[in-house]
Amino acid sequence: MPNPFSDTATAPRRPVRSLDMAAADLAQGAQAIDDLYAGDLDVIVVRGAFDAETLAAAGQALDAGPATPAWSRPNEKMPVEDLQLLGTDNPATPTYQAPRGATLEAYLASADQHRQDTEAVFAPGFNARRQIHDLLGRLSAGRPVAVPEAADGRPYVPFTIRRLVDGRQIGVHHDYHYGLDLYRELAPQVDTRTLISYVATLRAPQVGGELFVYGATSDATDLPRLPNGFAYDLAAIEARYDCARFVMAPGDLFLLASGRLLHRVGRIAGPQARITMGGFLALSQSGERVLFWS
Ligand SMILES: O=C(O)CCC(=O)C(=O)O
Repeated sequence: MPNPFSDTATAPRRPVRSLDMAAADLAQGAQAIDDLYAGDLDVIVVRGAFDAETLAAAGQALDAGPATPAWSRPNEKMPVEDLQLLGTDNPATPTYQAPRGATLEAYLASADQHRQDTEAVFAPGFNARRQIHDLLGRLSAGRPVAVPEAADGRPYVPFTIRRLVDGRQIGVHHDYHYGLDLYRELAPQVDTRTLISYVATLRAPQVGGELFVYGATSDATDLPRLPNGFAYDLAAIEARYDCARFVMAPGDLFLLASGRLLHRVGRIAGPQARITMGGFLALSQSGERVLFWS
């Protein structure tokens, strides 16, 4: 029986291209977003991008148990992927609750409703939205950075907080989401060559929670899939493509060309949750600004 992957055994693998730097060297990353767009880099890690103690304290409090704020659970139907979210009930991605994503209206309404939930988790004086804004600005080659607004003036969600507890993971996927309804106003305003994820760690689990990135691009027409034709075949992807693994600590940030490359988050084991804050960003269509949302 022919092996559909046999011809790839000797083909050169596309490497995952990454840069791992300390926040003190941030000047080296001034072109980060351009480098991610150009494909010169796929992942940029900034160690200590945010104050580690402040983020770790927020992460610890959020992990404390049921007394924490109301998490939304858009993937509850698929227990292993049951990501918990603060900041919206309707994230700007497909979910098991809404496989084609929410409508733009539902997304904006949920953003309005949950606007305070994410800021309230940090110590007074730490404005997470402002901190993200300023940090992204230092990676944007001097471009202004902004959260987009809908045509009716309502802002998008700047970031969400995500919690993965024992036994949960984020399965292999890419984030080229511009075709979803909730991108119908945003997609025409941005440079859709790719979409970039930004993720900062508040709490690291004892086991799992690493970011795995594969040299498999979302535009490839022959990505290995399971017989259901829907989910990717992780074992075949791991056999066929280069893989890079990134372990993050509180305060660390990564930027990933998630619209281009398949990636996943390893399954968490143990009592300590993985808690992050993050979202997406893109260059504006003219290339003059950077927009970020979640
Ligand atoms: O939580 C993470 O580290 C990655 C989230 C993710 O899959 C994404 O932003 O595309």
